[in-house]
Amino acid sequence: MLMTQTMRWFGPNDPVRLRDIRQAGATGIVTALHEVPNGAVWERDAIAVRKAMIEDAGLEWRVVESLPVDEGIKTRSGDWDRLIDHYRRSLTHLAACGIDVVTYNFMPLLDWTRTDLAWELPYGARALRFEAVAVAAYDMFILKRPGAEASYSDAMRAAAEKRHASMDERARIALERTIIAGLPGSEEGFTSPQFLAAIETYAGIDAARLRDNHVAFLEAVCPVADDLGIRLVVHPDDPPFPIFGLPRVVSTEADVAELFARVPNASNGLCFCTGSFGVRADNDLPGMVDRLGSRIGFLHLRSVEREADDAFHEADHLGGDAGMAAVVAAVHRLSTCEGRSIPMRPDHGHQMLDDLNRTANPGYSLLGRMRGLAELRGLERGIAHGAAS
Ligand code: CS2
Ligand code: MN
Repeated sequence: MLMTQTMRWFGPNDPVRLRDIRQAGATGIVTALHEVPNGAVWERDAIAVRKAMIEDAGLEWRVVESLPVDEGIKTRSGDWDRLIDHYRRSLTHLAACGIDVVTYNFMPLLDWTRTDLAWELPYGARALRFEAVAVAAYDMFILKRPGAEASYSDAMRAAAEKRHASMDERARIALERTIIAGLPGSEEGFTSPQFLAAIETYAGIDAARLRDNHVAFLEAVCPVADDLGIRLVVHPDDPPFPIFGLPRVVSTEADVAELFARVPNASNGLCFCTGSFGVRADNDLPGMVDRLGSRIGFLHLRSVEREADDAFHEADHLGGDAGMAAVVAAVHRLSTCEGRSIPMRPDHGHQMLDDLNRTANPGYSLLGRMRGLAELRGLERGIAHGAAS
């Protein structure tokens, strides 16, 4: 059983068109009603219209990414009951339209975070990169978060001070935007004053409390998802460690194992993102596929190359530190054993070739993702052939 090949599409405003995605060889689309504000209900008609648009292009809306979890649910405050009711109604409407894999994340305030969106690789393509020292420089000297110093080691503080001093005003503004303005698919973006105020709403919420809030969310929505036949898959933290003093609790195998132990419902699943988990050398990616197996409902396949000082950049899909061949071999064993085709997407790609002169959502230009998809497709075919012969 081979994976179902999908690509992410950001809706009618995405400069990458559905027919481009079809030419890249994907059969499925991963998308969301990005125009619906966080916390509001996804109405059935709106879902049906978007679905028809995708089907008219000869593709299938295979996975929702993401049905956002409002901050009020993550902090368990304010309108929790109403927000949960909305989430359940959105799930009901999605199921009525035949969509049965729904991605979400439980990262406080920021979704995925990078510090450079156009880092030049030796052969001229551009990659997304994360540098902890740049985050520290922003945090302590631009955002000026109260108590920020306590988040960093002496060496990191010194390096961040030096980095900040080396930047001119334009570079500082660019860094601020890159970190907090919101990357594609992020549900919210901030200015620095807004971000400081938002961080305040997490006062008193440590990792244990955030975990409890995550469990409370799942306990409230999983029974409904079970009945609807929906698999709710959590996307891991990216990067998989706390930033800005905010806790992150979906970063390791132990984190997700605890989540499945505490909420055993069948609908409680995982979006296995190799690029996110793979930032940590202590996450054994193929082993996680073997052990988390049936919980995995969606695959994000990409690789990162770890650098010194908690930095990393997005590598070629088959390069870097992910060990993609072993991951795809593990996925092949899983899908063969369960007789299930798991949807996958090449999660991000380099900006390369003609795309260097085109605007697209960072990480989501077409050619780099098409290259990634082609390589992953070939890798899987090779593994399947080897296993069968
Ligand atoms: C990102 C995220 O790395 C990624 O997959 O594109 O925006 C991701 O889609 C969300 O965190 C999932 O909820
Ligand atoms: Mn991902």
